[in-house]
Amino acid sequence: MTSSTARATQESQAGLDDRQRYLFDTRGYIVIRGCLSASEVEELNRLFTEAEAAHPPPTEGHGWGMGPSGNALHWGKPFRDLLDHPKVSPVLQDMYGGPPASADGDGQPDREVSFRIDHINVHNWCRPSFIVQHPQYAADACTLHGGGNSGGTPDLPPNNESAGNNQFFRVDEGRFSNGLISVVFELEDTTANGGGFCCVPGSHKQNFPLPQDMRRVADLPDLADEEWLQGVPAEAGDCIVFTEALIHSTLPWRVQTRRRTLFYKFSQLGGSHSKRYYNVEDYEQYPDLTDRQRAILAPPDAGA
Ligand SMILES: O=C(O)CCC(=O)C(=O)O
Repeated sequence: MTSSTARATQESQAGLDDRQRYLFDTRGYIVIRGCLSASEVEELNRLFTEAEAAHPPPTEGHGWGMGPSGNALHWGKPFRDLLDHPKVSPVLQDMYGGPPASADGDGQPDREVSFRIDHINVHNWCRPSFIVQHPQYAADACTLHGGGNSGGTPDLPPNNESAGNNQFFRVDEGRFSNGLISVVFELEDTTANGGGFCCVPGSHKQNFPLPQDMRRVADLPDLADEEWLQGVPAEAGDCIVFTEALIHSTLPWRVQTRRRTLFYKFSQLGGSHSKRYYNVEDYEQYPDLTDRQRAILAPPDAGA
């Protein structure tokens, strides 16, 4: 281990532990078991049910939770608290290279945190096989994507950091640099091949594009034969954190139980995936809003 690697490991002890650091580096994701307590899950589920009644989820598309169909940050304090969760923020800070640096050289960080919220998606599928039946899901959600050579940007080389591509993963002298990172809060149990998050472990470091005939999960005849594709089972309260440089997708939902998964997608301070930014003024009406949450809601580069 070089001295800089040792220093980075020591400084970020409150973030990733050694096991998580190793697994995030080699696989591109970690699972924080029991991240949310039973009471947090219960309260989020209660508010989720209220939100579904107030803002019926769309019947098309796979994203919900931001925009006209309902903004999850208005659904209650527990949803705003997930912007800066004590079990997640130290991990994210570490994945974004540690505490923010001082831009003016006075040694004081210019921002509270080294990441910002980019966008939020909520998945609430409850009908079995809905995503394989639905043409848009078959095209979008069930297509493996991520990294610099995702289906949408096949012209980009893998793990590419060029302008406009915010999906990258890098390690410099023992410190992580990341573009978009997904923090996935499960509010219901998901089983290995019953549907939900899947990925190609290690693909965040790939050097060759994903072959076309491996891209569409819904077209793979028997997932049990595809040993390279890993479903990641999780229980209610678990949290999966993955870099969007990882090739990933959704396994077709094949179980009778409903899906309730919250995707909080974070970004580095200087970059953005979404073209729409949050406006902190929209949330000043809530007395629970903290200064750290304000900083996380800020647009790219604000205050830097
Ligand atoms: O359904 C999932 O867990 C994965 C969703 C996904 O592919 C994404 O958030 O980009």
